[in-house]
Amino acid sequence: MAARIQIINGPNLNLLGKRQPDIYGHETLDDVAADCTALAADLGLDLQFYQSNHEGGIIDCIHAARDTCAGIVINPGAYTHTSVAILDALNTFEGFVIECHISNVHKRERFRHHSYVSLRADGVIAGFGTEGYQLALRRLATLVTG
Ligand code: CA2
Repeated sequence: MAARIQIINGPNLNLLGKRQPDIYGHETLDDVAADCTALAADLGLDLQFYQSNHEGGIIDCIHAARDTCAGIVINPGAYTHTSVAILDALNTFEGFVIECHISNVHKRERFRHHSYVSLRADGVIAGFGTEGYQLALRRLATLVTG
């Protein structure tokens, strides 16, 4: 059976491709979901895609993944830099976790340099644009097939 992967996007990422293209590019979140769904089929992965502007929604999604998913790709948006609660939820998940940022957070304001999620992530991608989600999926495919 295909390993199931959950992609999670946090606050404001529903606006992808509609604002600040200089930072986040021109692809919409629907474009990202379509690209990732096509790649997942090639990699033999079963993909679920979720976005929420609410911390609790993201935490509920991580909890649901505990029993069903082998891996998570998460772009927690600004919660990356603030949310101990999302870190705690990820610490209850036993599969692989890849943290993905569209922009290079290390080239930006100092407050974006720290990530709570990185304390749990098995890998971190930043600054590869929306292509980063596909790189994360490729890495998960390697990890879950051992
Ligand atoms: O680079 C990333 O992917 C971020 O996770 C994006 C977050 C930011 O707070 C992190 O520091 C880095 C912000 C997401 C906002 O997304 C937008 C997309 C398009 C237009 C406006 C906001």
